[in-house]
Amino acid sequence: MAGSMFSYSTLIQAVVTGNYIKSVELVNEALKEGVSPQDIVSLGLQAGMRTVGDKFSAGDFFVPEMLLAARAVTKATEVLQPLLSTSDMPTTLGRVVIGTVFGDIHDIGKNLVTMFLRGAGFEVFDLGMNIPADSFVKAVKEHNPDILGLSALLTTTMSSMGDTLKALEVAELRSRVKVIVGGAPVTQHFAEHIGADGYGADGGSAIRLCRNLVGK
Ligand code: B1M
Repeated sequence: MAGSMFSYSTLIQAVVTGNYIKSVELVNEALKEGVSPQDIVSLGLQAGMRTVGDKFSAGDFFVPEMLLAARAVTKATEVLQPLLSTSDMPTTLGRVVIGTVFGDIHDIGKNLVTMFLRGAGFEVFDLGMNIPADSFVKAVKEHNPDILGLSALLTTTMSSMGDTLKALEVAELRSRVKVIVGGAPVTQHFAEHIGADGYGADGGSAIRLCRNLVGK
């Protein structure tokens, strides 16, 4: 008898039920079977989170269940971190400052994008979550990045992205940095509307976008 076979549906189930021990176990199993970290993220962890979101919308889940699922994904992501964020690039492709905007404490997607960008060869300063516009401005002054990345998961905090762009303009820094935006409710249309330089739907497209913006 061959050993157990990894299946995405069991990983999704482990995330949805907030079983972090099982989630970590299954991610290790998937890696052993040669599944790519990118597929584990998109087809397993993120798919699980989508289900959690749907259950929350339907009133079947509440904040505690979302927190348990978030812990499971965070722990599972820790296993993937060295694989996703280790780059064999001799020099950096460019510098990125990233954070989740003011009013918003969702950081799992932002953390993943950070890992993807590091893995692609970017140097990334992660400011964390709930970052006010003036803190982004300060970080741009301090680190002089090629790109500023803003993440938002709530429709109510998308406006903080616009506020951050305005604050950059007031500080006369807007022309010095490209700004990209992302997160579940964010769209290309919204990015254009607030005057951002680009929109990333996921980690992979964030890499392509950043490479384009630095011309590499
Ligand atoms: Co919240 N939550 N949550 N939550 N939560 C959502 C976002 C929600 C859609 C759920 C729902 O109703 N279906 C809903 C928002 C509704 C809306 O605004 N339209 C919601 C709500 C309502 C809330 C609260 C208000 C609930 C409450 O208190 N009543 C509250 C708000 C707190 C706050 O921020 N002020 C809240 C709290 C929380 C928890 C703390 C419990 C937890 C977050 C824990 C954490 O992050 N550490 C949580 C969670 C887990 C979710 C869901 C279930 C999952 C989010 C997630 O991690 N997804 C979420 C449902 C959903 O998204 N469908 C939900 C997985 C992650 C890998 O995907 O973040 O989309 P994502 O990132 C992707 C892409 O979007 C992209 O790349 C990533 C990788 O592919 N991307 C970028 C992201 N950032 C990018 C930046 C880029 C480029 C690409 O460039 C810079």
